[in-house]
Amino acid sequence: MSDIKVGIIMGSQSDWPTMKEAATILDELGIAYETKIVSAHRTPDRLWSYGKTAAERGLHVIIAGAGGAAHLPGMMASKTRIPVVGVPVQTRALSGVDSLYSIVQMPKGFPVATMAIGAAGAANAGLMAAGILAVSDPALAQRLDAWREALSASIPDEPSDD
Ligand code: RP5
Repeated sequence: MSDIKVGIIMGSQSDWPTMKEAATILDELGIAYETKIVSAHRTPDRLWSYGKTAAERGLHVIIAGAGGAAHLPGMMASKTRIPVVGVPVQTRALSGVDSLYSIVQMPKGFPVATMAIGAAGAANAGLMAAGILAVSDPALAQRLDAWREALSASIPDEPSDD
């Protein structure tokens, strides 16, 4: 079994600039991951086989980003018990509200942990995946605690004009 525990999947190459934010967080925390373009509409067979094999390949978390009619995260959640973290990609036409609504309102039984729209959501998806893995990985838990402390320490006490 591979030591890759996180899959970052996205509906299109055009989602990568957003989804890269999740990858950057995983890099910072020393978490191995794979990246794939898997589209619910354009490559449904790829979606099916990714979901079908995710558990046996050793994945622990799937981060799925899509925009517009963003069915990828929900369809992936229907195909695997592995936790799916959904990232609504910001669209030009409807600013990502379409993506958010497509991802967040799942029927009972098939959850998707839905993040904020866009880059912040993708970064938080990386942190959510890290938090899930850290439950059973004390070394990662320490790295994640340090990452959080460093972020807190970087916030100034007072605003400045600079
Ligand atoms: C979705 O359609 C993708 O997730 C992407 O956000 C959106 C637009 O895709 P492209 O037309 O840019 O390939 O499936």
